[in-house]
Formats: sequence, C-alpha cells, structure tokens
Amino acid sequence: WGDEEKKQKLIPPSFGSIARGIKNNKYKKIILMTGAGISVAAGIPDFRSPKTGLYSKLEKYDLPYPEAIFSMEYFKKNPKPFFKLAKELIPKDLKPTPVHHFCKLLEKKKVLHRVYTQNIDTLERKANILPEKLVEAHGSFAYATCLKCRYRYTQKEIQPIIMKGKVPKCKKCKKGVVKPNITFFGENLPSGFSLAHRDFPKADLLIVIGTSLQVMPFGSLIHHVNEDCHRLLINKEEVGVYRKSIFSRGHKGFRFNRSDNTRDAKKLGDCQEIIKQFVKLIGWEKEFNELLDES
Ligand code: CNA
Repeated sequence: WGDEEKKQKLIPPSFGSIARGIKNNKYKKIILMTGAGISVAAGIPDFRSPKTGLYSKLEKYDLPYPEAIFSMEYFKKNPKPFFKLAKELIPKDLKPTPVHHFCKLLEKKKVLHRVYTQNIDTLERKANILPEKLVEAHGSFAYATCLKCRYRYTQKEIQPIIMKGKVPKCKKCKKGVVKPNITFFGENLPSGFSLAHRDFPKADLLIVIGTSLQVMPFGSLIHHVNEDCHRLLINKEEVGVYRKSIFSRGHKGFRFNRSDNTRDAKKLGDCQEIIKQFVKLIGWEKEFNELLDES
C-alpha cells in the first residue's frame, strides 16, 4: 500500500461514508442483524425499552421471574401467560416498516447477503424478503407444533384461537398444547442459524438495527465478521460496547470510542427516521418510496 492508502484504511467509517460506499458499489455482501426495535413502528412493543417495553409490563402475567414467559420449563407447567403475551405480539394486519423495506431494497439491488432477524413477527416475510435471504434466528409465528405429537399447524390455523385468549390444543392427538415455533430459553435455535458460521466471515458490511444485542448467541454474531468488515449500528441507544460480563474471551464489542477503531460507525436515534436519511444519502429514494407505496 501507498501511505495515502494506509492512512485511509485506518480512518473509521461513518454513517455518511458507508452510505457513499453502498452508492458506489463498494459493499457487495451486506449482512443485517435486526431486533424488536425495527418493529416498534409497526405497533409491536420491544422487550427492554424502559416504560414501553414488554419487560416493564410483565406484572400482569403473574410470573415467578420475567424470563419465565419464554421458558420451556415454565410453559409446560403454565402456558397461559405466554399466550396472553402472544396476543400482543402476533401481527394482525400489521405492515412492514421502512426498515423492513430497506432490507428488501438491498436484496433487489443484489447486495444483500442475508438478514438475520431475532424478530418472530414475520414482518420480513410480509416485506417479501426471499426465504433464502432470511434467517429467523429465534423462529417465528408462521408455524406452530403440538408438543405431544409434533403435528404442525400454520399461523392461520391457530391465530384465531390465540386472539380469543385461549390456549390452542392439538386437534389431532387431542392432548398436546400447540406452541408457536418461536425459540424459548432452553430450546435449540432453528437450523438456519448455523449458516451464520459460513456467512459472517464473507460479509463486507454488517448493519445492526434495533436490537439490544443482549440475547446470546445472537448478540455475539457481531464478532464473527472479519476485522476489515465495516460495522454500522443504528439504534436508539448505544449497545454492544465492551462489557466484561457480556463480551468475555477477549472480544471488544463495537469500538466506537476506542483509538483502535478502524471499522465501526453508529447513528443513534429512531431507526425508521435514520433509514430514510440513509436511503436519501445512497440515492435510492425513488425505489424505496415505491416499496413503501406498494405495502
Ligand atoms: P430488546 O432487547 O427489547 O431491544 C430492542 C432495542 O431496540 C433496544 O436497544 C432499543 O433501544 C431499540 N429500539 C427500540 N425502538 C427503537 C427505534 N424506534 N429505533 C431504534 N432503536 C429502537 O429486543 P431484541 O430484539 O434485542 O431482543 C431479542 C428478543 C426480543 C428476541 O428473542 C425477540 O424474539 C424478542 N422480541 C421480538 C419482537 C418482534 O418480533 N417484533 C417483539 C418483542 C420482543
């Protein structure tokens, strides 16, 4: 490298430089990691936002501890609290948000390597993201399974029962509770998640949007891209910065405030507004607005 090139390599990217990079076709394999924050604008509360997040309202479910609502052990004893919450989480006629449409636009532009979402609300499907471009890392409400005989149901079949406030029971074996295929604590992640080991080292840009990165192993995926892969965080608050308890084993998290940062950028605020700014900087407004109009 010449001196100028070396110097440029060391300057960390910014929101603007990443937008320019997308515009100029610098990034060809973009991975998105998304979380509940991207669906708040669709009317689905996230978990951890103070006051509005579901975790701040769990008293009404009368649980021994907050995580019990997604614990397999507890669900087998008492599935009622989960289904009460599911009523709030299931998208009825909810529409994908601008961030979901941005994911689709990256796919249309052939620069999307994959979307890894923790969301279970199926809004990526509603935004028509191709199934092969999507990993629903914590499962989704799209299907449900009887815990006794494993008979599979579609969302359409069980949603009306959940919306009536009832616990869905299996029509086939007449014994089992039918549980939506979302991943609870104590369950294995869907097989698609294993793609991450091959996918992340190939990425040249990682965009993380609307997640606290607190749920593992999902949150740890930010470490699986190569050292020269740029990483952009779009979130209401700073997350994924080094905390000993979370990122042990020498991981440094995002390096926003560190002198050795050569690859991390952040833009804090409402992700829907930020994505609109981003699209404008990239120069994709026309196609983006078409996607918004179609939905
Ligand atoms: P979380 O822990 O609740 O974190 C959400 C993050 O998004 C927080 O850092 C917020 O500050 C941020 N945020 C909230 N609103 C906005 C906004 N408008 N703009 C920018 N940032 C915002 O949720 P995670 O996804 O990190 O946690 C993982 C859990 C949440 C997964 O297992 C999900 O299944 C589960 N979940 C999913 C949904 C859904 O499918 N829509 C809803 C609630 C919880």
